Amino acid sequence: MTRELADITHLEPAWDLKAVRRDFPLLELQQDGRPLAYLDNAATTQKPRQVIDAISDYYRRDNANVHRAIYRLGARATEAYESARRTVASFIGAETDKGIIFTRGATEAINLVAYSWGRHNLKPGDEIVVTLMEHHSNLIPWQLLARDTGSTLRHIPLTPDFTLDLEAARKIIGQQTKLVALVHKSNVFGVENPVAEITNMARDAGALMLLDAAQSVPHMPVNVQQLDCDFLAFSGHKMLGPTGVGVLYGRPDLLDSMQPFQGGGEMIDRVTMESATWNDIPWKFEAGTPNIAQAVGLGAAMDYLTAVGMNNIHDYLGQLAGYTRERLQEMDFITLYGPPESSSGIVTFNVDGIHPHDLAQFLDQEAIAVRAGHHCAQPLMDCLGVAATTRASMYIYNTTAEIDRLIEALRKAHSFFN
Ligand code: C6P
Repeated sequence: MTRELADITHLEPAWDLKAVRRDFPLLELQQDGRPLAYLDNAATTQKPRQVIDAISDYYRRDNANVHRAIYRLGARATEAYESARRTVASFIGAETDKGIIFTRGATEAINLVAYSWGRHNLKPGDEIVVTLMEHHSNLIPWQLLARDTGSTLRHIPLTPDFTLDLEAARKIIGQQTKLVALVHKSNVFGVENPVAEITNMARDAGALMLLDAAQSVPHMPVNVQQLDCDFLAFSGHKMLGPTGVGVLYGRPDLLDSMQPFQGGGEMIDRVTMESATWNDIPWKFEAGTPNIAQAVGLGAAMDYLTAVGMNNIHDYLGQLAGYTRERLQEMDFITLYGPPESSSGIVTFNVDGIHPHDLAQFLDQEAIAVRAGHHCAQPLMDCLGVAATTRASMYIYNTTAEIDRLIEALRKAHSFFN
């Protein structure tokens, strides 16, 4: 395999990298006569034709509303939707598909918990604990919840090497803690947080545990039962699936005890002009016509990733990030951020004397797509002492040749701007 791939990578992915690349129509895109090196996968990944076809086939052959129609087409649509739910349950090791709620994305999944659990269970004196490396999606819903319930939001700080300060966490998580909401893998550093240690602290305190898994489910095997979490949130579009669909996993007994999120069709059992009773989980939390085609697309994305192998993906992205960090360290005008160990295909850096926005624009001229900005993690940027960084994030189709192009372009940018 190495010899066949030598022109695009010197790593040895466990899959046929060239064949995988051919599955992604967008990777054929030329920008100014060059193939686009797409290195913004933590923002969203590209989609293979298997996912595009699953969505388009659904609309061509099975489209109807779900859980309503008595005719056979409706039954096919319902089966396609519910089969996607079973695929998700098995992908994340959930004990039953009753704990899988389709949402618009990770953001909506976290807001659902803040609304349906938080607003009915928190009072002044109670505490919610997050960390300094949260994405805004796992921070703002808790700020709003604390404001509305009179509860208090606290956060676990970082050590000087930018890992979570577990000593501080032990002091912060206590009897008053009702929920710990933790980012599983940081979207800025790519590093995997010590979930087991923090979950033990939460359990000792009798608190619930929510994981923001938007960057972990796409990158590594995730099993909600092994993680022992109460809630887990992620988005489909960061793992080859379409936009507009994500998942909240919730422990079924907990979901059963929670209030609905939104009201409307589908989430009810019996309705009078004065009151209503609720449908069973998970449908109690899926008001209105759901994102059926998107759920079908997410199921196809999970099938694709399962065939590639989540352990293989984890290994390869770790190697690719390691190679990127190594190459960046060759240049004395680059500052790398985050803990030293590479992980998860995410590398964050700055180039001396160049604003990240200017750099990203320069790289775009070289047909390289990276993200520049605060990455929706402004408190973390404050902690790093910068307003913004540049982030290269890789996925299963990226190659070391693309990283080499990035390195060359960074050298060129440095001499151009300085
Ligand atoms: N991070 C990034 O470029 P949504 O927008 O709902 O699909 O995902 C929100 C989200 C939540 N948590 C983490 C850790 C995330 O990384 C994200 C999305 C993207 O880093 C877009 S800002």
